Amino acid sequence: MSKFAWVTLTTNDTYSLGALVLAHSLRRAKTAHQLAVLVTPTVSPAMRDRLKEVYNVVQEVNVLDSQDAANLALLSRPELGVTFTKLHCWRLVQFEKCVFLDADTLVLQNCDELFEREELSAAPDVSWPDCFNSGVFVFRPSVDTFSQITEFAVKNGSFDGGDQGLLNQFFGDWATADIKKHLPFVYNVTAYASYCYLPAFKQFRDKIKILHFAGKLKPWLIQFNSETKLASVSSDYAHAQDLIQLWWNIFCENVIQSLS
Ligand code: UPG
Repeated sequence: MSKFAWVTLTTNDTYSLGALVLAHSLRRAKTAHQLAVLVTPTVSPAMRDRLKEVYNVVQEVNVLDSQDAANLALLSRPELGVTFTKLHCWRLVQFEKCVFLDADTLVLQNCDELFEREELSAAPDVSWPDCFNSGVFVFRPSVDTFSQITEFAVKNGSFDGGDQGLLNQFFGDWATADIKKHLPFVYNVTAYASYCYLPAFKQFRDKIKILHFAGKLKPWLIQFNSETKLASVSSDYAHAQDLIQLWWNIFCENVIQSLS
């Protein structure tokens, strides 16, 4: 068994749909590594059973919440305090190295080469490229690092109220220290049009390895016609219509039967 793992997080049955599609996208891309998902007690037993069908490890963790309403209001995303729960990924010490992927990401090509990178490798955030986006990052599980980050969080909080602000403060030299820790953008391409450089999206479309549905509109919230099996993509996602359709195709082919 590989000592490397892809790790994601879900705190409810809705994000679990994303986690299921993500796992199948990794399997389709023929990863050689294990899949692990962190679940909180609010994920239903039935959904855990579905996750167990495709993840090697389904690990229950308690919710960690920043409870930082003021900074989360700046993001207009009060729900993101629970993303501190992501920090539990450092406790998966049965693995040597891991890549964390948000449950709203979709793997389009094999990315196993990411495990050659060191902690903390991540791609720039589109809105502030001197920060990394915490939807995709390479890390080394360690109970020590987990304690250091949580102690840091208690002392310093997070400048955006979510895990991304916290991790950028903790790994504060990411922007300047080591270019090898800057992942190419193709490993974490934001799908939402207003964050997207559309001519570049078109130019480099076939090179995208991981697509990230960052922001409020997640693929599982997009209107889908169960008869035609087509997703109705809004103008915000028109450039990525085929990729949203791919998310839904994976959902229909690999996930839906197990839910009924
Ligand atoms: N998540 C849950 N339940 C929730 C909210 C989030 O399980 O109620 C998990 C899930 O894995 C999700 C991830 O946390 O994909 C991040 O949350 P999401 O709503 O997808 O955030 P984004 O809109 O992608 O926003 C950004 C970053 C993300 C970071 C978040 C908070 O892309 O990596 O976690 O901001 O800092």
